[in-house]
Amino acid sequence: MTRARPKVMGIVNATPDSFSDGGRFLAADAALAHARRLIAEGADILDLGAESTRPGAEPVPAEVEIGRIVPLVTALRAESDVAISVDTMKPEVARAAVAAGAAMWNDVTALRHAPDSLETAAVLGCGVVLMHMQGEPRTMQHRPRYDDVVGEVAAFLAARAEAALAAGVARERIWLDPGIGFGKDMIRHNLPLMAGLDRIVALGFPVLLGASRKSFIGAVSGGAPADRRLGGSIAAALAGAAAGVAAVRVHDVFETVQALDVAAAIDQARDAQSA
Ligand code: HH2
Repeated sequence: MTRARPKVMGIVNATPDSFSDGGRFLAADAALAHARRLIAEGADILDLGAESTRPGAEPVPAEVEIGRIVPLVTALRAESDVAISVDTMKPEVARAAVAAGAAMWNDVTALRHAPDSLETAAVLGCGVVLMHMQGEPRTMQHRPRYDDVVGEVAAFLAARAEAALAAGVARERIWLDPGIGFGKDMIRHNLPLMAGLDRIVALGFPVLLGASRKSFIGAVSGGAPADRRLGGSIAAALAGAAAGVAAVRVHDVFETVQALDVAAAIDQARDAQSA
């Protein structure tokens, strides 16, 4: 049976490379131009982030995150009806982004970062992505350990969904994400998780998969650097589609949309043959 292909969430990084004021203006322009390009390439959702979660990245104060995200949401809202998600762990940033028109809060801490995260998500009434991470960004890659990675990630996500429901978040607003690369050994944990995505999907919530350009792709492809992982990223998106994920979070929107559309068209042709 054919099902809808996953939605494509395009990644927009609103983090300036330079700390000079000029650099900040240029970064804001570059982020808006990039967002426009991803919309033209077929993104269903844009995920705007202003704080990197990479190990060793500098923390960004909430006011700075808001200053980078809100003008971008406002500008995009004025010209497009693309769904906008904000990638932040801070409730005050989510509040400001939703007030400006964002429809989704993507939280890599699954609403555990601040005491009022759960309540804020309930009050905002936006979609919310609950992602699995072992440990915290600074230290998560120091010897991550699991006895049964798929079972433990699924149990964690089920518990966070329960916590969100108990706090008053509507069931249909909750998304789950296995958190590829977050407190996971490149090969020993990420590959079994990719292979076990159907068990996360079986929890009954829409699943978001973020595998684009992640290090496990480099690890299985002879150490390819991040900008040479497109083929592996597409393979991961197709594996997600086959497992029934609802959306994939990607850097390369055009190529991913094309791959997912072709896979869906082949599925349809197969159904027609067996009908
Ligand atoms: N991955 C990154 C950031 N946010 N959010 C969700 N829900 N799922 C993810 O897998 C996810 C995420 C980190 O990706 P990275 O490659 O470090 O940076 P980016 O993808 O923002 O360029």
